[in-house]
Amino acid sequence: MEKAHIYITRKIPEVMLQPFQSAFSFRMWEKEDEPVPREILLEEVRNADAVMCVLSEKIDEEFFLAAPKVKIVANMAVGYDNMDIQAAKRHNVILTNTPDVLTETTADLGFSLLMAVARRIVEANQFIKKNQWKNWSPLLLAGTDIHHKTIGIVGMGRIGEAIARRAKGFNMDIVYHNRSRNKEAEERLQAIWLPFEQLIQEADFVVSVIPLTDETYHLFDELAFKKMKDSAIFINISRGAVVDEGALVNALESNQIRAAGLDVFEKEPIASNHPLMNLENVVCLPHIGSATKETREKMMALCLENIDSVLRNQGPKTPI
Ligand code: 8YV
Repeated sequence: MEKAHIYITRKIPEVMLQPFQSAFSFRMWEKEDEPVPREILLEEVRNADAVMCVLSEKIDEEFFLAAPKVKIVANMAVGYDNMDIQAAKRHNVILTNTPDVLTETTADLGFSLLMAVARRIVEANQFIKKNQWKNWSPLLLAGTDIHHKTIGIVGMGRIGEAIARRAKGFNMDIVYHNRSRNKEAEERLQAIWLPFEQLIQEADFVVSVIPLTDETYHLFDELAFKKMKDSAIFINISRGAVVDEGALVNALESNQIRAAGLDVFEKEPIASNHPLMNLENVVCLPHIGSATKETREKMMALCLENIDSVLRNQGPKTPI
């Protein structure tokens, strides 16, 4: 019998495929410095029974029409704003994501970014490497305190909660906004639910961990930045499009807020001439929230386990 065929849209280590090689045939996009072009993707999935993809691939009506045999699309991410769930239902295709395995790693990165911005770590590193350290002076590279400040977490899901646990260790006051109340975080971490408007006015650090949906698109807009403290630090580790980037640039340029730390952008990869790149009070990262070797291996393994399970008619492990 012919083996079921799996297409993988990014190069992953061969060793990850070994446990599945006797059961399935694989093809993957091998180039590491460019994404698979859309027309090649649509051609490749024509005979695929399953697809493993990343966030940059739009899994939409056009995709499903091009992939008539596909039974499952496994997204190597917890977020799935790249996938059209209604279209998947219409075509009877199972969608999966990678929750839980990346929670702590992404929270570590979020907190690192917050600390890097508050304590000006990146500037300080540049300063010393550019041989600018000539003297000690009291306000040299003085940042702002983290401990005992108020962190405002927008989106109190798994990652939001993991950030709140870290904040607790720094003796921060925790306020959060979420559609539904998170009683566990309220009891265990003394986190206080606030309406969004109030949170952005009260928080010293506003951290976006909220998924991108029609409701959260450009949630952080001109008005939101106006309402924040002028000493506020804005951190985004969720999706770029929850922020109106033009409004953020204006807010940073006009010192409406102090600084920002961004792991995500409206268009990724972001252009090197984007106005955000010229601002000194911004630390930018190339969407590396879950990027540790351990966690990326767990994410890849979970995608493959989901595919294996569905193709063996045993159902998905982490369905969307
Ligand atoms: C992914 C992410 O690694 O899980 C998510 O939603 O944003 C990251 O962890 C990245 O999106 C690649 O797909």
